[in-house]
Amino acid sequence: MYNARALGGVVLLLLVVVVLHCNVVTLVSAQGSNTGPRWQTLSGGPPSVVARGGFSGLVPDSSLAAYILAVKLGVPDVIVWCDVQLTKDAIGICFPDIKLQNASNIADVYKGKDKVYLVNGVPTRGWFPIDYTINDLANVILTQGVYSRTNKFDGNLYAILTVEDMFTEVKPPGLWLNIQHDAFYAQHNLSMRSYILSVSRSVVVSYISSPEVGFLRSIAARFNPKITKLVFRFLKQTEIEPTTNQTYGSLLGNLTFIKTFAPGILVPKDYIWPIDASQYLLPHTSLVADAHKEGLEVFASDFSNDVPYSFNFSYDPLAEYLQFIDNGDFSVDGVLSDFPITSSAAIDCFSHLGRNASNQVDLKVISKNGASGDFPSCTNLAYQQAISDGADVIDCPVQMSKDGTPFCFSSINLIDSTTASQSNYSNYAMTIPEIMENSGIFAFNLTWDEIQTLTPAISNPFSRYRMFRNPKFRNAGNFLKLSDFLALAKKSNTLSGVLISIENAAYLAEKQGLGVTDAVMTALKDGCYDNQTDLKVMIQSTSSSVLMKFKDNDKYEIVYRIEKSIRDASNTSVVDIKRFADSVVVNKESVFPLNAAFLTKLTDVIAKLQAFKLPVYVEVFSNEFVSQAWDFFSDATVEINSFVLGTGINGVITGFPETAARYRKNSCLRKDLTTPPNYMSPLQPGSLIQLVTPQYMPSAVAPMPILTESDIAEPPLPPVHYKKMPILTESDIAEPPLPPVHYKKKHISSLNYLLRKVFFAIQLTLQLSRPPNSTGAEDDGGRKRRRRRGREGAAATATTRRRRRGTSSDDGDGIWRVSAVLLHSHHRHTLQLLGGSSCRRRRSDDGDVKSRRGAGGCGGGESGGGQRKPSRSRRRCRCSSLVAVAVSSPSSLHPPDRVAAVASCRRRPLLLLSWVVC
Ligand SMILES: *[C@@H]1O[C@H](CO)[C@@H](O)[C@H](O)[C@H]1NC(C)=O
Ligand SMILES: *[C@@H]1O[C@H](CO)[C@@H](O)[C@H](O)[C@H]1NC(C)=O
Ligand SMILES: *[C@@H]1O[C@H](CO)[C@@H](O)[C@H](O)[C@H]1NC(C)=O
Ligand SMILES: *[C@@H]1O[C@H](CO)[C@@H](O)[C@H](O)[C@H]1NC(C)=O
Ligand SMILES: *[C@@H]1O[C@H](CO)[C@@H](O)[C@H](O)[C@H]1NC(C)=O
Ligand SMILES: *[C@@H]1O[C@H](CO)[C@@H](O)[C@H](O)[C@H]1NC(C)=O
Ligand SMILES: CC(=O)N[C@H]1CO[C@H](CO)[C@@H](O)[C@@H]1O
Repeated sequence: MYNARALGGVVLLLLVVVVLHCNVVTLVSAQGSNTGPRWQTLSGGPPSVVARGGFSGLVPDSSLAAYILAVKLGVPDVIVWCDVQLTKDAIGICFPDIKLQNASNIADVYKGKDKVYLVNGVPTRGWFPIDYTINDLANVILTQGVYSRTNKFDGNLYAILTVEDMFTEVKPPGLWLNIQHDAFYAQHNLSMRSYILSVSRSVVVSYISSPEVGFLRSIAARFNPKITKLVFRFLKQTEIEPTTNQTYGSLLGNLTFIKTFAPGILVPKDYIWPIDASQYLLPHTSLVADAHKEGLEVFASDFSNDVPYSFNFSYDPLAEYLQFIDNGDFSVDGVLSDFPITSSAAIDCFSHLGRNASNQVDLKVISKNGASGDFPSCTNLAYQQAISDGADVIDCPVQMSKDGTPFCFSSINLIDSTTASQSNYSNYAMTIPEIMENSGIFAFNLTWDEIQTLTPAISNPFSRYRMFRNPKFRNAGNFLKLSDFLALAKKSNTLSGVLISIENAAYLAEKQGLGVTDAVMTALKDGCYDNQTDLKVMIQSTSSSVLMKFKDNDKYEIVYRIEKSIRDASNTSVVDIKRFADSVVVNKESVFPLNAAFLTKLTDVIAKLQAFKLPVYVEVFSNEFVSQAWDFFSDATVEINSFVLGTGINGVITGFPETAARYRKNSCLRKDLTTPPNYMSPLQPGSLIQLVTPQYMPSAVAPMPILTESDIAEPPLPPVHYKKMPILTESDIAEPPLPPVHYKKKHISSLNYLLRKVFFAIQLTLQLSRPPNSTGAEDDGGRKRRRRRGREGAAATATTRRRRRGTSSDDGDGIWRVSAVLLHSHHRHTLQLLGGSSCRRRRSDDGDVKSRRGAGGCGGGESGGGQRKPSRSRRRCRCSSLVAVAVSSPSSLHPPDRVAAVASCRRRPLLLLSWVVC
């Protein structure tokens, strides 16, 4: 039955398709390239895409819109799935559920007419099709039945379709009829069997599935298996199949029996890849191989982009399909999906790519805090994962610890990616309005040693949707000093660069006495990054004054990050940016502004910046579908594709680099294909929201601002206002070493307690400087000292142990000249003790030993094997060191909290020992 409203639907639908795809006429497919014997399906051909209720992930299930979209956006031989229900007058309709209130407005149209029937023995309340004729249903419209999907199309008056109308209107390449409740209809004197037999005379049915053995057996003899294949549908393993009175689990044990009436089976995906209680994949079962041996085709169901699946797939729906169709062991013969665009792309564009597939598009993949979608931000694990995922650039947001160690951490607020708020440091929380409104535990208030005791915590930006990242590893990994990060990057032979981002530099310099730009420059120099071409160094900041400081080194790519959302940039502002920056980072909304999570248009931002030859990188891409506009169909790959093909961005910044890196290899973007297939075409922004009817239209949002010059201009960075520990310049060190005790003796003698500390510091320094193996006598002495000095001693030995491990590759024959220099005395009670010392030699043959000072090794010896050649082999490294001991006023004297050691090399301080008494 076909009515006027359905006609309206068609008109709307044509609109959908035309606006969605500028190249709707060219239904070109890359399919064919992937045919051949490579598929491990039963037939050897590519698996089928079965669109459940059409493109039901976007528009109401079983609506004409859903079916047409599925045909337009799926592979050319897509099969559309119709759940057949029978009306009171025995007409078959497509509807996803036996209860009509599930995906329609029938509860409003027939208020209070709900009934209770036994469905498979279970009393069920609702509006059932057996109580309504097709004419009764003419006033009922289809609505979105899944609450996590947009209801904005509920006003589009999509009518309930009969099977025949659907077939005539949609002309699907393949039609799949699912008969879920034959027994129920039989109880109500409606024969599904007669209906199916009669409808198959007017429409071509490719597949008929049912979870009821009796039904399939009753029709098996009536269908030519070359035209219509019967498929036995397995439900949950524990459910009872009504005809045999066995569970589906036990029926699985006799596939020979199934084969007697059906040449195919449809199973929930966990029959093939089971998952454990914590949602991780278990090894696959032998089901597909067993069924193929029997000659049964295997279809897998329950694929949906917007329902959380196993954590192994990192919220990437494409990865899940590939696990079923391209795992090296087997391929299922078809997938039943609510999002046929994703399964189509998986089969046609991403299967059989192989490890060495080349990139088809130029797109820089930059990590966001490493692979922060899989591991805690900025940990060694996150960075290693990003490298193995194929990121081009890994990123280090630099923070400064209280003792001046630059390290990689997602935020200046330690609460963001650690369990700091539940740690001993929770009382360090404070509010600093210059940095952020809320209170935080700030990096510069803890020493590096303290920070290392914090437990990393995986970032869960979508926890309010109950979507969590890789819980098994939520507290795994270690944080890295900037120097360790640089050394790690050098070891990779796939990275093309590193991105170092610097924020809050002015605050840190002025209020905390921490020079973050200097620290970064030093680390880059010590890591031999300032004079090399292997790895590109990108310096990123939202502050033009920070970037100005780096712009003189033309080996660095200066990246200006525009934090706010903009709709355009004035020409003068871009000229301004161009003066100091080589590229720009903008957020996703500055490219595609949103309204109620629909794209409204494409801004001029990318075109404007690129017109000035500024490459543009866009942040932040995430796999979780809740982070994506509806227009991207809950598929991270569609989102990336729309940005790349639709706007020509130069790079993506993502916590899930694997998804972006795989996107580039996508064979549907091969240059020899003139047009990508529809499922790999960019969509027209704003086209989807146009389909929303006025009563569901979200209110318009205020346009975003235009970037102007004044947004960029900034005062130059203030000088670093040292609070406790000055950073020594070379000239400070060059002074002749002075014997510690004679110098400023008067001051020290007036501070007896301090003096002991000073001595202890020197002792400690000497101890640290001894070769790793000391004599037993000295060790005994050390123990005595420890006992005597209690906590101080414990702290000191802990540090000693650390140092020893850390420097175990040193030959130990270096001579340390220790001298204490009293440099500073802010006020009567504060002393700064500094000792310059010098040089240790590195064994020339220690290249295979990875020392923690490696980053400072400057010889390139640590840059690992691989293809990267050691730049120069330096036999020696002249170093100097200094020891700084800061002591605060006697009234607050306690044993020292921490002793931190920072080592670096080559004309730089080797050892900065800060001993802070709080
Ligand atoms: C309709 O059925 C689906 C699938 O069983 C379910 O997720 C959804 O919550 C149901 N919606 C309504 C309105 O009952
Ligand atoms: C089905 O038909 C039989 C015989 O025609 C009748 O006795 C029975 O009441 C009917 N059942 C229903 C539910 O209409
Ligand atoms: C099905 O099996 C259950 C238990 O095995 C039994 O109680 C029940 O009577 C059986 N029903 C039919 C229709 O065979
Ligand atoms: C499996 O089914 C076949 C065909 O119905 C039957 O001959 C055979 O005995 C069954 N095997 C088992 C183990 O039940
Ligand atoms: C490093 O710098 C020196 C001079 O500062 C230059 O001679 C040398 O070629 C540079 N090395 C590389 C790899 O750029
Ligand atoms: C230090 O002592 C350990 C164990 O006593 C020994 O294995 C190691 O070779 C020694 N190292 C040096 C540098 O002497
Ligand atoms: C260096 C610094 O900022 N120290 C502060 C850390 O936090 C504690 C507790 O709020 C303060 O007392 C310190 O002054």
